[in-house]
Amino acid sequence: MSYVDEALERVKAKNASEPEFLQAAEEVLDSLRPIVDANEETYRRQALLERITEPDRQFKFRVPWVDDSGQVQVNTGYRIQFNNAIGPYKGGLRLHPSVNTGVIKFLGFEQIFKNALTGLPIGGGKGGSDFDPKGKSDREVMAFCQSFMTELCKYIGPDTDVPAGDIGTGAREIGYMFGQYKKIKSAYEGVLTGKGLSYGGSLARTEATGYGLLYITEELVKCHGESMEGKTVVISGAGNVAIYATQKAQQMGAKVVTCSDSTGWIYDPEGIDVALLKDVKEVRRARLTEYAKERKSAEYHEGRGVWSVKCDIALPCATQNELGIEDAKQLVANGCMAVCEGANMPTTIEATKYLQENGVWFIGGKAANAGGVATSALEMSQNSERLSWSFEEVDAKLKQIMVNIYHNIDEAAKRYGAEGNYVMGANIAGFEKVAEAMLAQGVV
Ligand code: NDP
Ligand code: 2IT
Repeated sequence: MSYVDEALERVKAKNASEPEFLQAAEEVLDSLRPIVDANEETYRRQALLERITEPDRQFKFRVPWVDDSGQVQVNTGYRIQFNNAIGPYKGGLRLHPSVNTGVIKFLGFEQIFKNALTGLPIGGGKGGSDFDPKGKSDREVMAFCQSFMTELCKYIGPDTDVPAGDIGTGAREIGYMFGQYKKIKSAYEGVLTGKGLSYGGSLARTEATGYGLLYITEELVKCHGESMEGKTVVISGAGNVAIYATQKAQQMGAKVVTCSDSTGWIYDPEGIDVALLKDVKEVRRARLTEYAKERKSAEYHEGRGVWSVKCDIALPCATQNELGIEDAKQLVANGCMAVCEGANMPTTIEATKYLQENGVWFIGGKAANAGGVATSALEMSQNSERLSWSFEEVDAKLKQIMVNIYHNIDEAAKRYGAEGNYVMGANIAGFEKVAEAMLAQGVV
């Protein structure tokens, strides 16, 4: 049996109750076959695949807090420190009721390869809680964040592990967590990224994931002789990534006609009004029905359905496994040319294969949404030198990083005889760097 198959069997046997982690591990290991086959003896002897699929450590803890009625509530907190071969653990904190060990583990695993692709010195980690910030008062969110950080602060630090935002964790949550860390540790240091601009945050971090997604998408279509100008784009989600992806796509001359949240979706044939979307989601924290009420051209639909809209480019920006095989068939039938993932693992393995086999240019999240964490690493650099760079400077660096990622993954795919398979290219390019560092550092 090949080393990849052996390692996959072991991962499946050990993690049977963690479907999202198994999905992520299978996608990565399967696509590493060419490089693993070429180095089989060394990698097997060094147990490289066993080591890279086993986290360095995982923390799971109780998070008690008091709600506005005086009732004590209890959530579970998580932090997984997956791999620090190339730098301190780095990755976001997800606050969503669906969070469990397997979800955090898949996100932490993907983060290893994504962070390596940025070309910056950051290792892979992730965390979060099953706390749901939706419908909570600011005081309740603060109470949760303070309790969460009271425990988390024992495990993180600016040179150890640097968390950031993800689903449900935005500027408000990062602010409360930073305040509590500073109070407990009596230290003013860059322990979190995505901070507010008045206390060490970086310009362009808010926009970075969405903007980065469009920079790599633009480079992809440009290298195939196309441009973003005049393209119809469908986007899912209505959060941080979706909003700034929509904004940048429009700046590039494309028309974005959809967005969605967990209850429904919008079709707006005149193009999404970003200012209104930002007001509804970032200021009012309301549902998309509010958007539809105020925008004459918009249709609101309950449930899911953005992938049924005819488009040139599709950008899933909400959550994992939101684009399945039936959606992929519809996109292909409608003539979609490219799918680039703003979210983490939004496309199922079956749907990814279908899109690739039917000639759709497909860039997975580890490459396509790396702009967020890359800009977090730029925030860490600014914190270390106690300086702040201009928006233009950070944005220019972000763009260069995304263009470089495209060419690195394209080149890696070609080198291993799989031209155009950007999923394989990304996994191999990320893995090569981490594997080299792990082998150099011995059995640790
Ligand atoms: P936000 O919390 O800002 O927005 C998430 C959006 O997705 C919301 O519109 C939300 O709807 C929707 N959504 C979330 N969960 C579900 C679900 N289970 N079913 C349907 N819709 C859902 O998060 P982000 O925009 O930051 O994150 C979106 C994706 O991008 C995630 O996969 C995240 O891991 C990934 N990502 C984020 C980065 C960042 O810098 N923020 C960087 C790289 C990747 P509702 O409000 O109704 O819940
Ligand atoms: O999935 C991701 O890359 C993020 N949520 C961003 C992580 C970070 O540290 O900025």
